[in-house]
Amino acid sequence: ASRAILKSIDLSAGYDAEQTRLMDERCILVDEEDNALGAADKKTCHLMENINKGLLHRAFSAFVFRPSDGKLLLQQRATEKITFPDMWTNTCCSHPLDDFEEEKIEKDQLGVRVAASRKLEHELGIPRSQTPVDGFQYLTRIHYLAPSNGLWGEHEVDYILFLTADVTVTPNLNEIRDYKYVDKAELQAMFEDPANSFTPWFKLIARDFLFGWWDELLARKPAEGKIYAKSL
Ligand code: DMA
Ligand code: MN
Repeated sequence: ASRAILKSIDLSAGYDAEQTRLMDERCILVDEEDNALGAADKKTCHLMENINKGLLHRAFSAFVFRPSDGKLLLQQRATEKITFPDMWTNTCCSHPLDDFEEEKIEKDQLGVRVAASRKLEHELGIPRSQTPVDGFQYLTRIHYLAPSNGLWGEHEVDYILFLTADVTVTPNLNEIRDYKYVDKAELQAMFEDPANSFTPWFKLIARDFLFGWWDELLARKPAEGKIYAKSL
């Protein structure tokens, strides 16, 4: 059997045109210690066929908190999303891209910070002036794998970034269906309501990290990250 990377899935039928276009973005490939190895398009990176052969890429998960009451801004992914549609999740997730020189800079996690600011604007319409790159607090990195639906999945070294800031949200409806601010009790109630579905990485991060970090949020200083291996 061929070990060639599978790129032949036909994306022309049944998927949203804009989300299909975004599958041409080039993600940064990494090894399990987050050393950059090169690049591959987003489609290639998110096919389980390739993930099962070990293909791994760099990503970020941003959590934006409102300064006045410490509530976390959640989003519900649009139905148009090819992976994990309609699920509630943290404020914004995506990938630093090989397409942009700045997003490849590893010093002080600059690349993922720039990508987070770029995608908070793209998905939630938050002006970049409200998400300065040095405003993000870097918590840790997690090595994470989860299947989505059918052919698709995630396999990432995911940088967790917190930002406490007042932001103006103007949703990009091709990316998000809805958004809301929640405190810990409101998030716990959402998790307990079977009508809601959540991305697997958000459930994992909430369970292992978020609830513990939330209270310490304003006092906590950036910590040097470690990679954790988790299988769901
Ligand atoms: C991918 O998120 C990143 C993580 C941490 C799961 P995403 O599917 O929202 O990215 P994009 O919107 O760029 O496809
Ligand atoms: Mn990904």
